[in-house]
Amino acid sequence: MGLLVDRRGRVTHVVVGDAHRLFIPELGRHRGGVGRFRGLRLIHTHLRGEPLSRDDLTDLALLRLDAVIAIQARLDGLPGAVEFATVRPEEAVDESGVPAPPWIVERRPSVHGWDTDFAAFIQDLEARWARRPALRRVSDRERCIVVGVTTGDPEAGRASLDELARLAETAGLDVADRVFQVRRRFDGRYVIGKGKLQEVLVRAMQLGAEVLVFDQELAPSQLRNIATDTDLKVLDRTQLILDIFAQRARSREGKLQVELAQLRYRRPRLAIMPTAMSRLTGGIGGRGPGETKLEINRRRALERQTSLERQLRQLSRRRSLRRQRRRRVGLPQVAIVGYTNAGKSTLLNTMTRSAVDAEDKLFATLDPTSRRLRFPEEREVILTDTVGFIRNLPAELVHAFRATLEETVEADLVLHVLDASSPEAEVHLAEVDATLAELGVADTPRILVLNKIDAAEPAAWRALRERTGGIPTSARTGEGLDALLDAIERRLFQARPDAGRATA
Ligand SMILES: Nc1nc2c(ncn2[C@@H]2O[C@H](COP(=O)(O)OP(=O)(O)OP(=O)(O)O)[C@@H](O)[C@H]2O)c(=O)[nH]1
Ligand SMILES: [Mg+2]
Repeated sequence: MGLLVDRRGRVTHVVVGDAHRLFIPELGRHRGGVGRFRGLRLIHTHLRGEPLSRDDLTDLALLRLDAVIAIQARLDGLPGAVEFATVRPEEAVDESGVPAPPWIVERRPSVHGWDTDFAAFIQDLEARWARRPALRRVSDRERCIVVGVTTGDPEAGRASLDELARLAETAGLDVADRVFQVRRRFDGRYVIGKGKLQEVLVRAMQLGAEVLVFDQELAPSQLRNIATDTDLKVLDRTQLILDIFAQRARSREGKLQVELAQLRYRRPRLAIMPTAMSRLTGGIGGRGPGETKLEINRRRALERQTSLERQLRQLSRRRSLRRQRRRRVGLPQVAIVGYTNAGKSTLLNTMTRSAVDAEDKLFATLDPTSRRLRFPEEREVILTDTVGFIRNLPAELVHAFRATLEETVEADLVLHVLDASSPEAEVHLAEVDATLAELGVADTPRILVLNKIDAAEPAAWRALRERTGGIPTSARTGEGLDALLDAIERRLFQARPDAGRATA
């Protein structure tokens, strides 16, 4: 038997289970803010003298109960000992420095001698929650916990999670904590295990985090389950990247492409979200070029998608005409590609003495920018800076940005810029190669640029050069750029001595 009791001592639900467990009814969404309780405590019986179970403690957190109380039934049918659990308001460690469990459990030998004044107790607990230092905000950015789970190499999983944390910061979130789990297989309901999710929720309550960001792409049903059961805003890697793109898009084409990608991502998810879950579709702080339009219902979403696709086809035709014109003038096209933050824009700036936006941010560049680069003997090439790649680049984005990526597809030469100072350089290299192959540019002549050698360990970039034959440079100090220009000249002009002449 179980009773749900509110703060005034009124019984709101009577639940009858079997010998093993109770099924608590749907309690509806809880109204309080983050860290607040639902104002209900669960008092139930344990028939075999067993202590509070993992399920009890999971309910405590997931249902945001004030407390879970188990009364053990004695053999003679009378109530015996009591166990009592609440969610711990602050992080704590035991004497040996081991983190304490996120709940507090107390035990009394009998219900009868138990004289705790629950009203005073819960008031005190609420006060402790309110005093948590973690809740004193340093900024008005939303706080998040980034969550990674892998069935493969833990090290790769952690590196991916680090990158996710950077993406979250880039998107305007404060990363309050990271949670990582290695599993044999993904959980169908929550991706991570249920116990782990409960741990994440308690951490979120303790740290005042309102958003969970998952490194895995979540199936629509997983997204819904996690959001419903934790009452937190839930994002996955794809949504985060889409959100960043939405914040960054400047050109008309860029905005249309992002909106299309968002629609493609959200349409199957809209279909199964209860309307109350509309905040799932809001992104971070509800920004982005397409936000107001995304409020529209599913049928309109499909119409919008068709219209976006048409507009983008037109823009793509115009872009291709522009390319043809450039081609007729006879200037070779060089595309700069690479992992995000590798230094592509900085390289374009240094080589052409321009001032394209280059920042220590992921995805600083969305719109391709072209500049002329002069070589001796009156020869010129067109150098184009492009959007960066990242691991697990959402398919929706690749599709939506196809027009932009065509700049790369039709280039005469591809400069692949790699951040040689990154510990993840090898991963980035492989990831970009794979994306280029997907785009069908595997056969375009390519020069690998090992950038940021000013910041890299000499042994590390030399090993990379040995293995790949790349050209070491620093777009920041200008080191190695002469060798790079030589290489470009050789690749483009040796075969076609007349290419790039203004008179050609
Ligand atoms: N130390 C060092 N930093 C560099 C070098 N080249 C670029 N950076 C820095 O790396 C950061 C990213 O540079 P960007 O040129 O914006 O990189 P990007 O590849 O265009 O990045 P996205 O457009 O965001 O994909 C900036 O803070 C640059 O100042 C370099 O050679 N050495
Ligand atoms: Mg850039």
